[in-house]
Amino acid sequence: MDDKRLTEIVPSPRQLRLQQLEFYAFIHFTVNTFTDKEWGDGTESPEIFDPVKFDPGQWVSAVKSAGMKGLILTCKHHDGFCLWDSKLTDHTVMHSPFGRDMVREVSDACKEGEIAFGVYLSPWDRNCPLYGKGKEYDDFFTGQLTELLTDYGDVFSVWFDGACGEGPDGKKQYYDWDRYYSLIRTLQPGACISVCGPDVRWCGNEAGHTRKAEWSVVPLRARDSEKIAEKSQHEDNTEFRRRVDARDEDLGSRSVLAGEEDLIWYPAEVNTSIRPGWFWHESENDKVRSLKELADIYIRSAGGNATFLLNIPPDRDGLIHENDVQRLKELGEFLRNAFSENLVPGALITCDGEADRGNVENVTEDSYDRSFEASSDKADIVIDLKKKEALGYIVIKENILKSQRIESFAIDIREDREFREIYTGTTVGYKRIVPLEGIRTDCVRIRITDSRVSPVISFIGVYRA
Ligand code: FUL
Repeated sequence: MDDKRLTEIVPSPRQLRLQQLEFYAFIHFTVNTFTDKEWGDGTESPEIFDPVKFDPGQWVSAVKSAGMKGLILTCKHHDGFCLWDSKLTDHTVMHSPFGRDMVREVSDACKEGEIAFGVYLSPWDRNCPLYGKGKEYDDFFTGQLTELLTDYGDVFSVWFDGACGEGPDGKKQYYDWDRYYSLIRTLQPGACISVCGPDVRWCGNEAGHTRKAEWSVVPLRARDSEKIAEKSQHEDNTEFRRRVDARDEDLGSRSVLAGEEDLIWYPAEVNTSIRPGWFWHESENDKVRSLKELADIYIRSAGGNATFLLNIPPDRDGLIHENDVQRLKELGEFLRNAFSENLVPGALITCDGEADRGNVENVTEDSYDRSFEASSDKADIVIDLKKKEALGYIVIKENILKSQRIESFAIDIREDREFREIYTGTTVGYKRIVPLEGIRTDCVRIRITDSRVSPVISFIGVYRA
């Protein structure tokens, strides 16, 4: 395998934009909120949808307090109820006591709060009588996509999940994905098509588990498998399942990529909910994940070469419950604190002795333009802090415009003039966060122990505990 070939695969501008958002919110809201269900069956009356205190400004403030930079709204879940004024069905907010275009108000609140806005549109529609009728349904679905992608401004993500069941008359629908994708490219070229789509890969679970080594360069077949898996689920045809699956532990090591003809940039997104369910349930008000759990998922996902999509479900009033609001605020405070004092700008940095000095100092600024390329596939970067400090986290970022190159690294700290290894890691990619738990030292060494070709590092942060 030509290792250089692996590093020719880089993100598209839309993928880079989404990666740089790092952490964004999912908002699950529909008739389920009022029926206490996770999946509606499409027979719910719009009459039940009445969030009397709905306030998208409250959602955006809560989301921003946690440090999230975007929001994806379930404009339509499997029950088919539309949160916008769709002209293609009466099963919408406009026919509910609420009577207003919620997508308009949420997208406006995102603009006002300067966060990105994204849409979840369930291809599975349990209310639509056309579902299962092939092209007729695809015409309806692309019509709804057109409404959402032309009337509500810039969209950063169109999120498709794989759930696909029967329609009202028991028929199955085989989605014309390529038609959906090309429409999205035309209407919103800057939007990523996520999960059942070509731009962002589902991490393989909904529990917040992350891989030890997350690769963004994977075989093309990892992408196709989303479509295949979705079909095979209903055909119960196990032969149809591919060797490369979103749930595989290793999707991109050199041995997995060996012999693969076609490779793609397909970065992972970790999606999970702040509560057990995707939708709000009164019984889960005291089951909001702990700060420790959320912080841990953040460090492993946003700090493990993935993005983090955290679901926060509004309640029947149309507000984010105070317990969730409080947790998001705590999470934001934790993150601001954890990454507030970077000691690298004041430190003395060298790479492989004196050889690359000067150049390596560029990594004190988080900038792809000033990134530093090591002279071989291994590198020793020494950060002399000049005095003993208690350390919280180390952050390392590769310039992913030069692909993902680092395969393994180690971190040493100096104690009594000797270096001692305290951590070994695998991939870095967009960002790796290494927790150091208050360890004290006056000097840190990052050893890049293997790379596909010479690593290009755009940033190093060593944060005070
Ligand atoms: C799944 C859906 O079935 C869940 O209800 C939820 O929307 C989740 C994000 O995707 O496929």
